[in-house]
Amino acid sequence: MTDYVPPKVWTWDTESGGTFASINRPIAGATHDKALPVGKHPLQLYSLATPNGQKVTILLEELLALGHSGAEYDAWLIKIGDGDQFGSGFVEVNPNSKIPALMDRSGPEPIRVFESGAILQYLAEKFGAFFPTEPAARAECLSWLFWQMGSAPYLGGGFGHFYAYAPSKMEYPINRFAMETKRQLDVLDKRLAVSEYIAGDQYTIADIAIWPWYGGLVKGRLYEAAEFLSVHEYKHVLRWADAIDARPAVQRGRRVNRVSGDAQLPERHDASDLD
Ligand SMILES: N[C@@H](CCC(=O)N[C@@H](CS)C(=O)NCC(=O)O)C(=O)O
Repeated sequence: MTDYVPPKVWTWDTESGGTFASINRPIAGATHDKALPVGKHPLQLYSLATPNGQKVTILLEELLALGHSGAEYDAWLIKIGDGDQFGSGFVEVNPNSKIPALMDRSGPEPIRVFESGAILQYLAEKFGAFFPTEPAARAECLSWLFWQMGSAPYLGGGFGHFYAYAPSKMEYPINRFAMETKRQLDVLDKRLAVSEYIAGDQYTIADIAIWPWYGGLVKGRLYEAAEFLSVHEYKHVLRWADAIDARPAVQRGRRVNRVSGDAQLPERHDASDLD
């Protein structure tokens, strides 16, 4: 391993290589003018079927399955590899230039919501579903929801980045983030040993937030890392992941804005698009 000596002041003058080098920049804001399309439904989602994107489409499909027709939505594709997240219209919905981003056009003025955890909480409150009302259960649900928002960057931005996307395999960051990822899986495993779902005996937005990441990991869908991380050790996480995987709304939500692998569905504008 060659040691890197940081200069006194960091400057953005080198291509770092790796999968995301061409899209990541140290500057916020729009790079080009581009209005976002608006469809016919109350909710307009601008997203991609990454784990963060799937959280929202799974919740929307679950709400529709419960009969909340106000959760009808258009899901527009944001190609982050092409820089769509830096278009002026997208930046107006999410100044942080990351999917998912939601516009609620059901009221007199459109309401923007960004950050997947905020979108889940907003929708769960709006429809009064998948979010317990009893204070202790609600606190548990929020605690796990925020746990996910704080933990997933170690899994995705840390472990996934260095294990799967960095231009070369480096032992130090892979070790560090593999250890943290396994610790997080053990946190979930111990919780799910004593609780059917993450926040208790009800399926909530905490499950919907955590499943695409940690459920995906133990199901071997992320970073081709199932063997490396010995995911078979986390039996309770696997039991929970399989139970959620079997839900029809989850199977529908996972497909929306998918542009690789099987059963692709780049955009969703009608329930029948998924049938
Ligand atoms: N904390 C954010 C993270 C969103 C995020 O990282 N989105 C990624 C895709 S999963 C993205 O849009 N990346 C584009 C980029 O980094 O330019 C959330 O949960 O909504």
